[in-house]
Amino acid sequence: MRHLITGGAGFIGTNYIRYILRMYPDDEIVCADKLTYAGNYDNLKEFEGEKRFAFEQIDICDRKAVYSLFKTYNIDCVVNFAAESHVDRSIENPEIFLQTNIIGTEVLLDAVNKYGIKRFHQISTDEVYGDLPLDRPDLKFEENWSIKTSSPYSASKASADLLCLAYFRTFGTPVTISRCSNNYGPYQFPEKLIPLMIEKAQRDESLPVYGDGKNIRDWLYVEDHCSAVDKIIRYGKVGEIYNIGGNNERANIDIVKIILEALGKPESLITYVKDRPGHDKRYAINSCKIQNELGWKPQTDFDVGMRQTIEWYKNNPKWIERILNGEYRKTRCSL
Ligand code: NAD
Ligand code: TDX
Repeated sequence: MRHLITGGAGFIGTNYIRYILRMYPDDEIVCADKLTYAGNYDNLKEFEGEKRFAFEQIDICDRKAVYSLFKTYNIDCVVNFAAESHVDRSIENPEIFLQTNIIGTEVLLDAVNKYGIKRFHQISTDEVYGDLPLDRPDLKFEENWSIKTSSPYSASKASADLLCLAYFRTFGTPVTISRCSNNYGPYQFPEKLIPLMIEKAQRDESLPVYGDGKNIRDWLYVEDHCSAVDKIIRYGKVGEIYNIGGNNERANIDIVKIILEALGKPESLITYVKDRPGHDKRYAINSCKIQNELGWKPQTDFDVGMRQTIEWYKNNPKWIERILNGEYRKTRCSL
């Protein structure tokens, strides 16, 4: 199978490429990525020259470039990871989120129709369901819940989901959608909670916890997300949405304390800062559908996954350093 992976120089995409190349010796990857600030070609450099891997620096909103890509490569399946993904940035500057996350998805869907691609998989998020109250642990997002977004980021992701479903109904485009909870693991850009806190703690800098730190996220090791997406593209039913979650809810402050303890740093580094506007209280995913229908379940125990993740950042100081000093953007011409 030849996969087109958009956004493959980012956190989850880069892990997914590794997963596919490792699990399927006959499969091939074409990675298309604009290399925004979040795209890091360092992540993919080791595949340069490999016959099963090709990289194209492309903006998914650039229709001409996208069509030419589809024309050049004989693609079987598209997995769309490309997105602006950081909620705080969407509050600062929503426009690029609408551009990439909505228009970019639409361009890809048109290309899928034009070139008769057999599967388009949209990587969505649990944030499209809005949030849950802290005092109702019985409630978890289900696939048939209505969309109720809080941030420009989640609104743009929800719009993309709606476009995918509209293309399925109107044109018969073979789409599937997955909505995953928060991922953690190697190669995550250090603006997101876990890598940011690891990086700051290692430097003895203060750790900015938003509000009271009691907001809850459902954490999933990134490789478990990869195996779920892989199941969906091979065995999932077109037109369907699949929730993916870790069944592993943690308050932000507890995550920060785990990191401090693992690194042998004092809790006095914690600083409570102004809350994120519109901050979602709690996410929790019901992933019974993918478990029952496709036989997927998360494999990585949270303590083990966190230990591995913290070790990875400790053992790869150059990776972080090149991001902090901007060198990573010089590996290839970034847009
Ligand atoms: P990321 O920000 O680390 O990576 C995004 C990648 O997309 C980068 O390589 C970037 O260069 C590329 N990109 C951005 N705009 C582009 C454009 N216009 N054209 C081509 N490439 C472009 O994001 P991530 O954390 O790896 O998330 C990947 C996907 O998973 C996103 O769609 C996100 O919404 C979704 N998701 C993420 C999480 C999470 O916890 N990180 C959870 C659920 C869903
Ligand atoms: O410095 C911080 N301090 C802090 O308290 C940061 C960066 C975050 N937080 C809090 C906000 C959230 O409650 O930690 C929690 C996690 O924040 P993020 O890492 O920014 O993730 P979140 O907003 O939950 O969104 C993530 O999960 C869903 C991804 O970034 C999205 O792309 C995905 O769709």
